[in-house]
Amino acid sequence: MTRKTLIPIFGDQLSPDISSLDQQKPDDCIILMAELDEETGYVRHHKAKIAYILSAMRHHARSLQDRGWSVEYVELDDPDNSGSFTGEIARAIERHDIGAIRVTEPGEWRVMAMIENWEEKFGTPVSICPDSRFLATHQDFDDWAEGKKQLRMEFFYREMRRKTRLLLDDKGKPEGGKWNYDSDNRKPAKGRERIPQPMRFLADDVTGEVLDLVGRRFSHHPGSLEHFHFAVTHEEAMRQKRQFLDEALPRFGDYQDAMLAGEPFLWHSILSPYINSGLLDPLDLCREVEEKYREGKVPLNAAEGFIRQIIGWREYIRGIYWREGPDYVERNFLNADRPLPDFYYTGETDMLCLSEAIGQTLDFAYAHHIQRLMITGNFALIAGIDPQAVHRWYLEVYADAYEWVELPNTLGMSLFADGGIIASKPYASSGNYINKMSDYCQHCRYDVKQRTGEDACPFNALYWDFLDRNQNKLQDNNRLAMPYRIWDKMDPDARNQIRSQAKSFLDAL
Ligand code: FAD
Ligand code: DLZ
Ligand code: SF4
Repeated sequence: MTRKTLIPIFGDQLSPDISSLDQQKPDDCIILMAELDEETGYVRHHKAKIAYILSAMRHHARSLQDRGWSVEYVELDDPDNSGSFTGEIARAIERHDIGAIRVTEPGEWRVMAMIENWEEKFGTPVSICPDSRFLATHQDFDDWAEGKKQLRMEFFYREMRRKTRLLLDDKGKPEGGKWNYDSDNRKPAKGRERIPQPMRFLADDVTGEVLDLVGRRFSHHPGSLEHFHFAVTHEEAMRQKRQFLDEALPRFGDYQDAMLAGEPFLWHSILSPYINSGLLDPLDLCREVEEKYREGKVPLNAAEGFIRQIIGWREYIRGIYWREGPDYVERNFLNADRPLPDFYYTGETDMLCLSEAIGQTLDFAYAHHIQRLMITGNFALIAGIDPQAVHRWYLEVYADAYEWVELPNTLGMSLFADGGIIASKPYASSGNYINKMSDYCQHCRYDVKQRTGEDACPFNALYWDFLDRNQNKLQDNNRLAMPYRIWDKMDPDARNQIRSQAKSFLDAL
């Protein structure tokens, strides 16, 4: 009898055609899937995030079995569960005659380090397959980055457009004559009519059991299960995708940066958990978006804007994660060291923009990009919160959060803690930007027009104080020349009032 190949499949590898299964015959392999303390506990994940991943894993295991694969599935409550990937491989090797281990590369350095030990530990050859769900391999990204002074997303994105031929005309030129319609993605939302609401999927028996399990074992984790709404199978994720393409995509472009009180989703896709864990294929999705444009059903700024997020930002962020290495997480360019305020875990603050973004995060394990960047991220940046604490929070609370995608977005794009590898300037703003892009300020107890005084919007003094505190590190940044000129010209008394306003706010945090 031939020895079997053991194929571990992790919780974010739920794609039917994951590369570790490529060219393999079901009779020769054993797939191993495991619910693990190590993975559910390396940060305090939002309850709904754990429930989503475990339920999607259980459904995926069944669908692999239906397709003829032998799947060994270890549940969290199994008394013999060792709690770790390595422990479960060891147990599987005891149960079966295993001649080789084959695995698709993982999504983070932590797990990669673990896998690299397996060959020696188990005396079994281990092959690590590239993750074919991404367009650019690590080598492709390094080749592109080599010798460049600045790694700007825009130029990488154009390469990906050429590679996929998405939204190119017959001559290989960008559709409509421009590569990027970002300037057409910034309308504030006026009316609330016609905002599509995401589909809510009813819990089947499998999800019901998982919800019980998570409620019992993770009651000390943030977030609630009350609004659990996720698709947990490929079919359900496809239905959610179709709804997005028909109902939200046409306005996605215009309102990509808009925010409205009481409206967590607006015209966003809410597809990131499914794309990141494998229920949806990113390139297929982009092709369908392009088709909608070619059929005349969605405008170019929507199709291009969406495709840019996936083949541009998402791929670029992954490239940075692997290129910068496991020490990236320790960067702290601005030496920020303030603890994360408690309200990040309760939503209880008078700052309405923050209470809205955090409240919906705790309810739905979701906030859209501009909320993550310009509300929770911006506040953490200008208040000088420790990047490690902020990183942990984002990794915990969003259903789509895996380190490869969360870390560069948080530490690099949002907190400028990498000193400008991702962002050409810090995404810092006063209340003015929030007021322009949302209706939050209209319902807030603070006055967005005031810089000092009891009713002044805290973002205003914090913004100037941030520039002041970090002047020696930031003043040479050309893109900040204008605000520094304004600050330097400001009356010294006004500057002192701003400093003391910011200080008393920060001291009270
Ligand atoms: P849509 O607005 O509909 O966008 C479409 C898709 O584009 C998303 O589903 C996502 O796959 C992709 N995308 C858009 N922007 C980015 C980006 N900057 N990086 C990578 N992919 C992107 N995204 C995650 O998937 N996981 C995270 O842990 C994560 N953490 C973030 C932390 C911070 C501080 C910031 C500023 C952004 C983070 N993002 C993260 C990116 C982005 O906010 C989410 O992808 C998006 O909000 C998901 O919602 P959606 O599916 O409705 O996106
Ligand atoms: C995020 C997560 C959670 C919460 N639980 C599990 C789990 O129990 N089993 C599993 O295989 N994967 C889980 N995941 C996703 C993994 O953390 C992710 O797949 C690995 O880190 C690989 O990068
Ligand atoms: Fe946020 Fe300031 Fe607007 Fe209130 S006034 S919602 S704190 S930006």
